[in-house]
Amino acid sequence: MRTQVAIIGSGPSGLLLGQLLTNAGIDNVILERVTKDYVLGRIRAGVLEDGTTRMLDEAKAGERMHAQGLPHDGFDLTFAGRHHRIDLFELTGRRVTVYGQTEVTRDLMDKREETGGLTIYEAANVTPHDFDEAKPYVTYEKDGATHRVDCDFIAGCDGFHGASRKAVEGNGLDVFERVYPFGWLGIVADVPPVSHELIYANHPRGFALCSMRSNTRSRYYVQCALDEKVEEWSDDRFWDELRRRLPAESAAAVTTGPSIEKSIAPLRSFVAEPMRFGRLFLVGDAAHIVPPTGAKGLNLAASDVRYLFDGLREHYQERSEAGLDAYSAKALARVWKAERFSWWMTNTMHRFPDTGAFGQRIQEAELDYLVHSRAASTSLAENYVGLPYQVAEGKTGPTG
Ligand code: RFL
Ligand code: PHB
Repeated sequence: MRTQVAIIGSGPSGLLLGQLLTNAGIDNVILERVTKDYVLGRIRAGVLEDGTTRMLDEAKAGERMHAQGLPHDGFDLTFAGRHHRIDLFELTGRRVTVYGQTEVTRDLMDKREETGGLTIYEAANVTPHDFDEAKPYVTYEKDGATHRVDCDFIAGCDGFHGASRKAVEGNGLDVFERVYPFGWLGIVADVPPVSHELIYANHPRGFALCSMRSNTRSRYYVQCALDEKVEEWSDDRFWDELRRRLPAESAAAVTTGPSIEKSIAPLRSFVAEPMRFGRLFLVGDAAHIVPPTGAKGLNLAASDVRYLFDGLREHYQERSEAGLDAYSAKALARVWKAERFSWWMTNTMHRFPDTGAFGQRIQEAELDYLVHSRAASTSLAENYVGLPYQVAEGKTGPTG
């Protein structure tokens, strides 16, 4: 089989890139290790920057998001028993949209099907070859046979555990990493959210987050130790712990109910540099991971796709290599700022083994400064709604 762009992975980055390419008349094939249902069963991100929502519009997959997504103009920070609202819209003129990654994935899959894009699911041992040369190709195994896809470019959109980054290890790949000494225990429950906006809670017992997927479905998280087991967390224990970490009036307003999902995710910061190896490009979680505290992972995947798609379009339509040559540096400049923000928010909101009473007071003082200084609140808000994309002169980027 031959295509122009072979995409490894059908998560949000692979699907979004594939759809933009298809809409621009650039042929592409997606190779995915697991089944469609497995991909759709993952519950992950919930907060979309406006740059990400514009990318979904550009992919012509934004209709349901506009109808069902929840626009949020602000969020609450709680610490020392009090609430403080960060008014994103007033501080930045921008807002975020709460719309689950599962729905984003479903919308992009539907659009791909409608526009005739090919996705090969259950492709085992996907391996990129010869990306340092003019004629790269990808091999995979399916139904007992080995298959080959010849292409011009390979987009490694296969997440943190994928094959693309592994293929370039030892090829001048530099890795920067911080593993945090805790995880997030998350649940989904079909109960109305405790508040119509998100609540990020700093508490001496540990961080908690109240989020949602809709007005009837809540998504809650509590910081937990890395060695804890989901089985040790009954729903009752979870609800009790969540309420203990919230100010009294919010705790009293939590509606409890049976969880429909419960899992523990470890927290990590990770960046692999560069993001281009000849004709192979690393995109999204394949190149970088942020702890979820700043809600940046999916949004960074979207900004990588912005830069890579522009580069590929320029290559095919304008015979210019400038965009592809700039991809790694442009993407990494935005990635590192989001890494910094996510690391900072994680440090400020969580209890670390050495936080102690002194560290707790320092966190509370920092948060108190933050919510009472317009400059500091604006810095937080600007990062949360998403830093601007770097677009070429004269072209309109997703942030204006
Ligand atoms: P994905 O979503 O991991 O998709 C990669 C795809 O590649 C496939 N794959 C392979 N295919 C072929 N061959 C192989 N060898 C392969 N290996 C893997 C996988 O099956 C999969 O389908 O990466 P992508 O597309 O780069 O998207 C990144 C996002 O999924 C991720 O950054 C976010 O989910 C992170 N994240 C959040 N991001 C936000 O922007 N806002 C949030 O509010 C937010 N909350 C979260 C999160 C992630 C979480 N977890 C569980 C990690 C909350 C949580 C709890
Ligand atoms: C979520 O709704 O899953 C969510 C929201 C905000 C975050 C992380 C996760 O910072």
